[in-house]
Amino acid sequence: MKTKQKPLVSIIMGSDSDLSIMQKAADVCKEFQVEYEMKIHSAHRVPSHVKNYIESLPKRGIKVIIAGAGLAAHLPGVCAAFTHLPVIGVPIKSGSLNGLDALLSIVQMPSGIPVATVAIDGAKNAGLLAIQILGTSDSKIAKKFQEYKKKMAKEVLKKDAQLTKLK
Ligand code: RP5
Repeated sequence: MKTKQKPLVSIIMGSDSDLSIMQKAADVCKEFQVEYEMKIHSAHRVPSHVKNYIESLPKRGIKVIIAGAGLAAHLPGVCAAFTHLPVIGVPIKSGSLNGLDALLSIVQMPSGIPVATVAIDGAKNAGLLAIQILGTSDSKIAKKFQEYKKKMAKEVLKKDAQLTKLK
């Protein structure tokens, strides 16, 4: 029987309303066969749970955190405050400012506590960045990422060739 790998990536979000976007980060992990876990924990609604959960991650072998939140999006920054692990922030589009509020909340971290911020709803890129981070200490993951980029380049060139034929 194949033993289950321990999760390497934690995908945390402020609300279940963020799930459809954050699922894209999980899909990337699945594509690269990297184990992950998902959690709904709001920095405002359950702050002590966020602290306990984030502090539990290093001893469980998690290497990267992807944190998504919308509106006054403090979750990624709060995660970064409680850990030495790298945190990737995903601003979620919601409310009357369409995610600009979340983008500015996440990207404008004070000096000393970085959060690597992706685009509004950019959970796919957050997943890919997590894979790249893991690839710095795992050559199999790094190789898969290189293959992913080669495949993407091939697809672009194929589309270009098709467009040229149409002319
Ligand atoms: C944020 O508030 C969450 O991350 C979510 O994007 C937003 C709205 O949350 P709900 O009111 O839908 O639970 O904390």
